[in-house]
Amino acid sequence: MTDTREQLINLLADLEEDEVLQLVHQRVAAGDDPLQIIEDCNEGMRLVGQRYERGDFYVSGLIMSGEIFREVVEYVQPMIERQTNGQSSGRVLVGTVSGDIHDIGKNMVGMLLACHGFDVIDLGVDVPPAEFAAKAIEIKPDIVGLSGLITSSFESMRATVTVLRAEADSHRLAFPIVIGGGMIDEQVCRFVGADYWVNDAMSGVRLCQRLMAGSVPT
Ligand code: B12
Repeated sequence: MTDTREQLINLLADLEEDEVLQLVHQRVAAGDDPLQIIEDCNEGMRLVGQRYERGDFYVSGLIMSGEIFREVVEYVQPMIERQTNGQSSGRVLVGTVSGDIHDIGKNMVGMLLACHGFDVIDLGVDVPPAEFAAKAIEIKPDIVGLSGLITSSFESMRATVTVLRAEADSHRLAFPIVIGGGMIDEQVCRFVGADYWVNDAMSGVRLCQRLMAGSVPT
């Protein structure tokens, strides 16, 4: 890995906002791939998560890292859009399910998807099943992504999947449902009745790309 890549990962993990932005500007000016810059920042965010788990950071550290990530995305996204000629990779409807207000992870996934050319429609947090369904009928997404971080979200996800499928059936729509969040695993996915699960943002992006390419069974 090059020096500047490692430097960016570590600066983000140290929450050095000004230095991160300065280095991002420098790398862009030097002609670095903006997507690589985003992936390096994502790696820095992963380190922030590990530091939080070890007790080195408080919740404020996680929130701060999300803010730095957002600033980087805001700066490089127009360049990425120019690279892809504004062509959409697909439409993804995302939101945090009813009763849950955690949104740092969902926002990251949304930003990463947008950086990879997806149109992202974000319903926010604490989204009731009926709101997910109504939006899905309105915009006909290619993929629906549900986020949930607390145990009680599993029940909300299950209710959301049930309503989404019923409404999709009656409107002759079909879209895979992906669930994500720190505590999500295969067992939760089965309980919820979703099609796929992930617990990190980049795997979510890769999964959506594979789904759009038709290279995973739907
Ligand atoms: C930050 C935080 C908060 C912040 C949230 C701020 C915000 N704007 O989001 C605040 C302080 C508000 C908060 C509140 C609460 N929290 Co809280 N919180 C956390 C904490 C520390 C970090 C979560 C986080 O943001 N992680 C960083 C992000 C980047 O990771 P992530 O969310 O997992 O997302 C990644 C992947 O999962 C994936 N992903 C996520 N969503 C999706 C969706 C899709 C579609 C895809 C593809 C991928 C994907 O991509 C992301 C990036 O890789 C966790 C502990 C933990 N270690 O997770 C507790 C935690 C989730 N909270 C917890 C609890 C209990 C609460 C409260 C109930 C506390 C209280 N008593 O009031 C309230 C919840 C209120 C509610 N109704 O939702 C518990 C849940 C326990 C449980 N079993 O239910 C946890 C696990 C802490 C703990 N160990 O007890 N919390």
